[in-house]
Amino acid sequence: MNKTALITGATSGIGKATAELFAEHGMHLILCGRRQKRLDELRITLGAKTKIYTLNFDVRDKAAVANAIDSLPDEFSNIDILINNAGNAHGLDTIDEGNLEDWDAMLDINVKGLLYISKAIIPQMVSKKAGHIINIGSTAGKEVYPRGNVYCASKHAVDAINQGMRIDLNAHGIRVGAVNPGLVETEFSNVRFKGDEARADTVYKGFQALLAEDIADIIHFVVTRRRHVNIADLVVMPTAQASSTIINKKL
Ligand code: NDP
Ligand code: 8X3
Repeated sequence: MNKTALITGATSGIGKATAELFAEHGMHLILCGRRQKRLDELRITLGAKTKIYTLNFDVRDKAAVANAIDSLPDEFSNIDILINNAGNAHGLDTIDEGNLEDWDAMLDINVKGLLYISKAIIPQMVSKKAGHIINIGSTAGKEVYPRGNVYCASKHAVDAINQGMRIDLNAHGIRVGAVNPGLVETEFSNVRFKGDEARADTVYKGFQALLAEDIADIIHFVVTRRRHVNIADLVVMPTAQASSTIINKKL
């Protein structure tokens, strides 16, 4: 039977590439994001390959999250796979110069938003004693780099939540694991630098960054293992990257 996956942050980058790959494999998809035009495009393009349902909400809004999940029609209401992917960095400032709105955005989206979505979906997984949750963390959740402060804190929180979910859901037969990428060339740096494309481009200059499709491949591998296999925590970096700050750039 075709599995149903819900992907947050499906309008761009890792989430979009994952949606495209899952659609190739015939998974039924619930695709979430805030940019309606992109959700509409995905419904049309991927709808030619599989069943697609789109939900437009901001993960920061807990009522909107709950309403969106409640609103799912019967044929999409049984979710097998949750990809907790929506998130971004906002700003790259030292802690003394940090912007409060950026801090709120990162903690509200990357941490609380992930929790709100999980809270809305986990009960049905508990009741059917099955389900698979993939939390998209980051190398920023494994180490802290200069000016990364609050983004790193948000991803360290994802790392802790991933472990906590796995522990608490163990008795229910639910698989929980994290995929933690290093540098992936997506809209991530455009968002971090608030639309300054030239600055965003410099992040990925001089080396081959990971592509969103590389992470989608890995996520697909993780969710297609046999039932007794749970990939609990996976870190992936570009070959040119050894840590958040050691990158073999040929500039
Ligand atoms: P993108 O900016 O390309 O995609 C981010 C996605 O998150 C978009 O689809 C966006 O959709 C969604 N999103 C952001 N804010 C909200 C919100 N408030 N409510 C609902 N959806 C939201 O970045 P990536 O694909 O790179 O990032 C995806 C995940 O991967 C993030 O969690 C990021 O931290 C993580 N990551 C990224 C790395 C990288 O180097 N790129 C490395 C490690 C981890 P919309 O704007 O339509 O709402
Ligand atoms: C994204 C990777 O190094 O830009 O999580 O924080 S990094």
